[in-house]
Amino acid sequence: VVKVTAIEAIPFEIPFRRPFAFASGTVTVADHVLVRVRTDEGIVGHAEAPPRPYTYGESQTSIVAAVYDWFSPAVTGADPFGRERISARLARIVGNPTAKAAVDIALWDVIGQAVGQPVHSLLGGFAESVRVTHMLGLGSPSEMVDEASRIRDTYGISSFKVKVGRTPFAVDVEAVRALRSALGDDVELYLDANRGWRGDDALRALAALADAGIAMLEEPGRADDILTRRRTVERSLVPIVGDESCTRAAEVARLLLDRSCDMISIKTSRTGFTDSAKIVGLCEGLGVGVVLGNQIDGAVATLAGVTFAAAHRATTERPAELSAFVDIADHLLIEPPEIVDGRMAPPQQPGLGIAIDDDKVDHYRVDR
Ligand code: MUC
Ligand code: MG
Repeated sequence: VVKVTAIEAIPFEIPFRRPFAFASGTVTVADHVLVRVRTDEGIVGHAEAPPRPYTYGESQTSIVAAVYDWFSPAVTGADPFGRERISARLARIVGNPTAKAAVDIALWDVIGQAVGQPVHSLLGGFAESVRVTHMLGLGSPSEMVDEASRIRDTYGISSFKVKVGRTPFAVDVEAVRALRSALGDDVELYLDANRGWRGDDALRALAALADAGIAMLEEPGRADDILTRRRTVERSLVPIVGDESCTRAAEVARLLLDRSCDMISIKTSRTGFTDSAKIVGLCEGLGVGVVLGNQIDGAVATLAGVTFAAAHRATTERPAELSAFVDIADHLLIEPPEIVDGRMAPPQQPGLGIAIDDDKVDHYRVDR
């Protein structure tokens, strides 16, 4: 049996090409954490944790501390194949979803390498590639149109998640209209308000966009405004997607049973592979659609995302959010993930195919 000997957490910083803005925050630098699981057989597993304080209350520093203080001691000596046992040990500490997810994913990388199989095959091996959708940050209508056109022309991407959630909502309506008229009817557009709108603004914005062909709306407003949220779900003709309001399987169940969303965003960067697979099963059982979401993942986390997306039928039914890394100026890999004709293929190498460029880690790490 392979045994975990240590888990390292390496904080690094890579600038964004341009700031990425959304209703609950703005990122200008990928201040993420590279998590590295070492084993007695010499196999090394990797994953990337992108802290999102405004969503989970984690920071780069807190993720590093959570790994060294809690999760490395909890997992050292464990057999990486004992995923349920390891999950139970991680779950003794509440919160810290991004740190836990990275530990889980790095352990799957070890498992794949130990059995000589790509993890997408171990998880389900459904598709050879997945369609990619791109997140468009907040900007003026012309900035958003220029960015979408550039992404479409460069990567062949024809689905966009448009950030909205500004006040007054007319600013967003104008941007979405501009995108629709510039990109034409063949492009898919859906919206993410990141909890920004208030009261019935979401319903009003959707009414103003009734002829704009909007596929879905994520996190319309404050999730804690329970009755408002239910009214939005009840009255909207567009499916409402739960993202940061339901980041664990139990919350997903609660919101769906409450009729507080119609679909679920699954992010491997917050529920790893082990718990993300449970959410896929829960949603399938309830006949609820899922979206493979993105936590503004860097290139390493993107390899995890595409692995999970390609492994399951449910996550291939819609385009997966796998292109956020193109806004980051560099990456820690020898080769970055590739998007061709709007699609991305999961790595075929054993494990997650994460080939780290050690010189880049030395260059971008901020702990020495
Ligand atoms: C999204 O879907 O909300 C923004 C913040 C975060 O945690 O993820 C992104 C995208
Ligand atoms: Mg979202």
